[in-house]
Amino acid sequence: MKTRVTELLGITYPVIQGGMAWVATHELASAVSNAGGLGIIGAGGAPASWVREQIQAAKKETDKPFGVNLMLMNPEADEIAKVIAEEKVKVVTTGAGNPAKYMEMWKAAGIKVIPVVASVALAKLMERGGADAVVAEGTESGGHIGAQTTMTLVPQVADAVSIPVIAAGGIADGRGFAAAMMLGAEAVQMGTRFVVAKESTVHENYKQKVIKAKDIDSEVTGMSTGHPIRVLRNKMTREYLKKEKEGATFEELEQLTLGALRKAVVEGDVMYGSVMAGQSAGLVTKEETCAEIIQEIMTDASKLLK
Ligand code: TUI
Repeated sequence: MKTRVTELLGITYPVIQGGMAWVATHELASAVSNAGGLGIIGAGGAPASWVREQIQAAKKETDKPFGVNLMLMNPEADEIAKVIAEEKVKVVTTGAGNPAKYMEMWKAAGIKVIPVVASVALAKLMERGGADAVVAEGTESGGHIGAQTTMTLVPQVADAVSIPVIAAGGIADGRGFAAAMMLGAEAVQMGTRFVVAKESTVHENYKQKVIKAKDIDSEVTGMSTGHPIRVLRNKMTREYLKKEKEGATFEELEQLTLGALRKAVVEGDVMYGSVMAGQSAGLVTKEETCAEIIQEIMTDASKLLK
């Protein structure tokens, strides 16, 4: 299936893997790229040296294009932005902020820049700043989220910009893919479905928690702190939401979440850790290889789109 996104990135299928902190390592990214999609290494909150090692490992595992996601709240964001340019990564996506200050350096290095946006205003600003495409991410997503739904955001962004739009948030199968195309997207980005991929190195407990999740099993913590994060419900979210309702301070709430994602992904503590996942977790029911995931989605979507 050819779209402006497959042409822009030199990939076979218009399927991009979300650059999830702690989850999107070189193993997952190279597997998605080798399966014909675009794999992405998630810098998350990691140091620049780790990001460089991940990029170099992925280069050994695939000769296909792959990307890096720069989470803009990372304290080493400036250094990571430079590493991305030095290593001449093909594609960069950004999240949780405005990447304008890095745009010139990345464009000069020949890197395709795809900011993740949660509003029409930021999408327009990014297009004016030279972005090659945008990911329009709805509130159905896991992790750090905006407020608009995918259903309403994607067509409004598609109307507002002329660069290609990639839909994200709530998409986990061929039906979601086909729907995204109908809304004006030219590719999809999926996170939650790839969390449980065979090549994903997250702890087995994390995978099982996503696989067992039903439609209503996610919660949003941090509404009051200005950092809303969608996670699967557990002991930590119950305690967090209770404290948040009681008007706990930012510091108190931070105490509960500090290092919580690592705790869940690496240690497998899915009771007190932060199990970030999107509302599509209810659609994710089994562990498969990245190639199986992409093939199934493309087969089902092609039938529907015909
Ligand atoms: O970035 C994401 N999702 C993420 S990042 C992340 S790592 C993290 N871990 C612990 C605490 C906080 C973060 C987990 N999930 N998605 C892309 C995304 N970006 N969604 C929404 C936005 C966004 C929000 C506000 C982009 C820009 C923005 O404001 C722009 C501005 O003007 O500052």
